Amino acid sequence: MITMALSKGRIFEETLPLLRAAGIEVQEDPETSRKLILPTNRGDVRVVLVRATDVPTYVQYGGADLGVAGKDVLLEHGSSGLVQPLDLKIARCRLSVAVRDDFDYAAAVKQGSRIRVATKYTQVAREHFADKGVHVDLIKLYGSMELAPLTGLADAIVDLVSTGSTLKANHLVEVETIMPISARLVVNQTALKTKVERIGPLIQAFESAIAP
Ligand code: PRT
Ligand code: MG
Repeated sequence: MITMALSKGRIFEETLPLLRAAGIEVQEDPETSRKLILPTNRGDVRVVLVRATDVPTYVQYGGADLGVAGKDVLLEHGSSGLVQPLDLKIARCRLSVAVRDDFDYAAAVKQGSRIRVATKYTQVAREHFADKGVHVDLIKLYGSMELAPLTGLADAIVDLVSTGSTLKANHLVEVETIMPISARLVVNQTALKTKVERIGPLIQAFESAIAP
């Protein structure tokens, strides 16, 4: 049996065409089903639904043989026990610094002020600001970061941006792009060796189906 960990929503939706290209049809819709383990048309492949941030954990410890996770999630989790053979180029967005539209970020940086930054991505944010020599106090959040600058909790946020409409709706502006983000295929290091005859062809089928 091959177990693949996916998160509901955009990762699941955008992985479906890749699975289809590998001849795998998921037989239940996660939006209507309450099942957490979804069968497929292939008796030897099943999909487990987990939180996006739990995908690398499942794959690392062998709760799943492989999975799909955003680069943002993988950078925070670390890559121990995981192999990342493919950039699937799905669920694309960027990790950016944003501030309230009335906050002069450039001036604050130039003056060497300490900037309060709220984010779920503390590892990546710490590295980014250290590289730039910007002094920051990081505030870890788990929910909507967009609220932090509006309430005075923080001067800036580090968050994912795709269309930019969430920032705009909250009077925030993007002041720096940290890096482009897309979802990766992650495989358990041991499973890649012990189940190579099943996982190898899957990786190849995914690779051929990746959008250019
Ligand atoms: O939402 P939930 O709490 O269940 O979990 P999650 O947010 O971890 O999962 P999900 O499905 O929302 O995101 C899974 C992965 O999709 C992320 O890890 C990213 O790699 C990728 N992805 C791509 C995004 C976006 N685009 C995205 N736009 N993840 C989140 N967003 C959010 C962003 O955080 C912001 O709140 O959408 C908002 C911005 O969108 P725009 O279009 O208004 O700019
Ligand atoms: Mg989300």
